[in-house]
Amino acid sequence: MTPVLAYIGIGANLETPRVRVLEALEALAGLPHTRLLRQSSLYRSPPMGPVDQPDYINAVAELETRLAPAALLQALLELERRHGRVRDGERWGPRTLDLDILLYGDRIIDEPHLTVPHSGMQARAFVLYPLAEIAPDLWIPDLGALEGLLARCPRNGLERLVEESG
Ligand code: A4P
Ligand code: MG
Repeated sequence: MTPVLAYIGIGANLETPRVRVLEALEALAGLPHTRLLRQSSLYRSPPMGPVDQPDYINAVAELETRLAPAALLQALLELERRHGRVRDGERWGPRTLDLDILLYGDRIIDEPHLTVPHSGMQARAFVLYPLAEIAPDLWIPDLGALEGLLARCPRNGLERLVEESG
């Protein structure tokens, strides 16, 4: 199989979320048949959904992978488990780590357990701004130019974090 560029959305808002996101980036770099090509800065934003939860830290990673979509999803779910995510069933509730396949090449996938492009990404500042940082010229299947989506998406309090060591 020829490698495909896939974009992964990373989010966390519990238990030192910054560290969770950095660990997730390292873990993504270690996936089989996969290379981490680029990573965005870290971003902080107020929670979308229930507001009685901490701010989120988000980032986006660009992978080159030979994993098929289903295998990539399984690998991400496994990483979420390993990094301690507790699923209590609350939609949009707090989480230690959330990994979403935003894009998988130019594929459109509509299966019971996998929707790509990720549903709702066109309206989420915490996805679009980090994505634009690493792939500004992206064309998104069904949705069009990333640039156009950005122009219609207010930042909603999204803040890029300045790099700090340690
Ligand atoms: N699934 C389907 N398509 C995909 C895909 N493209 N990538 C299925 C990953 N998973 C996909 O996921 C449930 C199932 O979705 C998976 O088992 C997989 O088969 P989940 O993450 O447990 O679902 P959820 O989180 O309860 O709901 P949802 O709608 O996926 O949540 P989101 O969209 O992930 O949003 N606010 C800020 N500021 N930043 C955030 O990152 N994140 C969320 C969660 C809420 N508010 C936020 C943020
Ligand atoms: Mg998710």
